[in-house]
Amino acid sequence: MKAHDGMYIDGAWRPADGRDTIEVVNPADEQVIGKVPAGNALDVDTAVRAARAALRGWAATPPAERAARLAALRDVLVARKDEIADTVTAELGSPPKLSQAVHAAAPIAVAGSYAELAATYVFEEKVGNSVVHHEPVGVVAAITPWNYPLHQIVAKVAPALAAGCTIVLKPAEDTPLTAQLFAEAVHEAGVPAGVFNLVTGLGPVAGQALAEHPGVDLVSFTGSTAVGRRIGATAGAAVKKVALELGGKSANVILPSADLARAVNVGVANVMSNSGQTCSAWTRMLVPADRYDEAVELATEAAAKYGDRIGPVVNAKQRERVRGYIEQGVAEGARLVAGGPEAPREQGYFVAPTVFADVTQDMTIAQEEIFGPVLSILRYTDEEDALRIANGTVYGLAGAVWAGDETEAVAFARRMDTGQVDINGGRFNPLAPFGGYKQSGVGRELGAHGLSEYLQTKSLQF
Ligand code: TXE
Repeated sequence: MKAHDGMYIDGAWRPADGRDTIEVVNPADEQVIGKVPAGNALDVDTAVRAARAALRGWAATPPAERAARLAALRDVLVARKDEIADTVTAELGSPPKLSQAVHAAAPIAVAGSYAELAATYVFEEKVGNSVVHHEPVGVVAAITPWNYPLHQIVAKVAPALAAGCTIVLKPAEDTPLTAQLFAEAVHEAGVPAGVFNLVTGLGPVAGQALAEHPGVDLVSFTGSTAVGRRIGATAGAAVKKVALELGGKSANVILPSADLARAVNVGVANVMSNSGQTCSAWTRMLVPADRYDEAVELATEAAAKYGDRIGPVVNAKQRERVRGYIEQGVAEGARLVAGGPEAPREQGYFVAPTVFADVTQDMTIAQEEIFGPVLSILRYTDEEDALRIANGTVYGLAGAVWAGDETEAVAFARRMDTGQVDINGGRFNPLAPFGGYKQSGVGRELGAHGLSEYLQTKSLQF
């Protein structure tokens, strides 16, 4: 796989100050596929300075011109779609079909949506005797995870560019090649030097230096709750803006009037997709007690179909973490009906599609984010019980409700403490705000709400 041995800073690939490197491993066969530099605090500082120097010029660029660069960026991503999909497959291990349909397609849709929003967003409005200007927040630190390598980057960089901010990106150490490809695309799209900068490196070194850098105005982070909490505390102490997209433990609520087979099948597919490494995955399936056995049987059959179809999880550490949760589920008394802790293949970081029945609210697997292909099925007695279970975790990122008619599903969804709910299946909408209630995060990504995270307001009184 193609890999740059420098950092993309101020419009060019430059040698890193840090001498260390990061080996990129294909999780499907454990082979090293490339090597990228591990940036240090000096690399971060160089990138932040470049972003700061470019800020005034980019902030003053008319929104129509910023929109044109975003449209060009989308076009480059379209032209390089196969290369993107191949790179994600190589460093994340996702099946080629998923890489094409989701990992490459979703960021193209998001980049396109921001090309339109940059052109149509109302950056200046009259409010009584005042004119309110929506101005860029400034230099943005974007720290992204590996689970949707390109989508997570575009969901931060595209709205920041639309808003007129300049950016330093620190992508996850597991998937830096997709990030390097993205930097090439930004360059090809004609985004001016310094507006977008890339520093690859380790979280506790480059990530932390970036989050703590006084030249950064906003930190936008997606990742674990532990690191998010730390970044939030650091930003709070520095009175710096922060956006956090953290974990989830989303409920898939199947109401008695729902088409059970469809709800279960789509529900299992949702959890197994991307090997369960999706923060919004519906990892808890809530089923009425009198349909419980039927649902477990359907889910067991559905999970069996995924045996050879899902990819590995991202690395050995993640596989051990998922395996630990499966063992804990068994130890706490949940009934394993599909999969289990044994690795299904000798090579690669694979985890068998796993389903637990007889899961209760107090079990660890019903409370903590596993981030692997593991579904927990819980039973409820009535709607109030379902709501209590659905809302009974520290998280509130996403969820689903299934019912015979939409009105009934919507009424239930309105009572859920969560940021996004799919009604009878739902479909990805790049314009709909995405983000968490409770400990799932702070702020929203995507659409106009996502854009407004990168703006601050100034009012002129007349
Ligand atoms: O996350 P980290 P990890 C959850 C999921 C997963 C768990 C651990 O449950 O099992 O987190 O994954 C950077 N200062 N999610 O260890 O470490 C890091 O380099 C600044 C949910 O991979 O949070 C990477 O770029 N940055 C999730 C990014 O943070 C630091 C997606 C995320 O890595 C840092 C991924 C530090 N001290 C994991 N330490 C979601 N919400 O979608 C690390 N980083």
